[in-house]
Amino acid sequence: MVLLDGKELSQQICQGISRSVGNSVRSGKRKPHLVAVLVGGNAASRTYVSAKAKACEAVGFRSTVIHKSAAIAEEELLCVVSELNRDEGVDGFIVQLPLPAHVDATRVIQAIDPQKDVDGFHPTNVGKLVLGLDTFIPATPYGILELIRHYEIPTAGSRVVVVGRSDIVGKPIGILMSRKAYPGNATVTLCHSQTRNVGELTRQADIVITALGVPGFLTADRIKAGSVVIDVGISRVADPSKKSGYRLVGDVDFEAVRQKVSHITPVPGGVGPMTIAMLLKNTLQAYESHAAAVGK
Ligand code: BQF
Repeated sequence: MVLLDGKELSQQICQGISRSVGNSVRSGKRKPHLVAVLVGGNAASRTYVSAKAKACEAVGFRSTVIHKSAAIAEEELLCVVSELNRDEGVDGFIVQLPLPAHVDATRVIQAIDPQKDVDGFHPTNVGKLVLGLDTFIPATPYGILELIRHYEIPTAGSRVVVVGRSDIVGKPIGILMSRKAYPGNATVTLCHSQTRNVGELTRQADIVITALGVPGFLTADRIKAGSVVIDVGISRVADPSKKSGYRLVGDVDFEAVRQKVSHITPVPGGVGPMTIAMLLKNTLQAYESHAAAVGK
């Protein structure tokens, strides 16, 4: 069994980004600048945003966190987005999800300039992804592709079963794995809450990608021997032995499933760190095309 080590690969990717930033800055350009907008912020969102800011500093980016109250009016948040769109000193920005229930997240995402939409959530960028055009690939699916590529997992003609149909993970990874390219050319089945007998489908899969947030969902009896398992689920479970008071667990019954697979991602240290690295990669991409546009 090979562990798909996202921690290690994300560090390699960040080293490459750091080198590239160093070259740009030495040639007289300003640093790439990523802004994260955090609204309210449950504990998890705060952790994610600070992990992203910390990663920015580590590769030599400038980063700014704009923290707004959970009670912010939708119109005010739209103003924040509009200012970031106009700010020449900002290459890319994200609005950390989820947003409070009184804010229409779709409307906020649609207000983002697609060229600064480093999460790749704007409908223009989603459309480009579907059509196979150049765009920002959403960070989590992008991280999964890079893990598959790095570990040279064959995908052409393989059966990929995705469990979870979110706009952020399930839908885009399904589209990407069916693209006419590597990693891709797979036959994709997208499962969700109305799917009958998910286990019957996952048992036929060469690659299973779970993105549910249901600890222990994927049990060993639901996979084929020798398959590849990619666990996108991140749940916090109470653990008094940790100083944080919790630990992260995925959707996979890891101890049992690892005995049966050819490759598997751990949680933590699998897809999660890759998500951060690919957000930085997208920001570098935005910076490089932005620099070309404004002639910095
Ligand atoms: C790790 C996220 C659900 C909903 C919104 C490293 C992260 C997580 C785990 C991280 C996630 C999950 C992020 C590990 C960002 C991934 O070591 O395993 C990093 O920070 N993530 C997010 O921004 O929004 C989410 C999951």
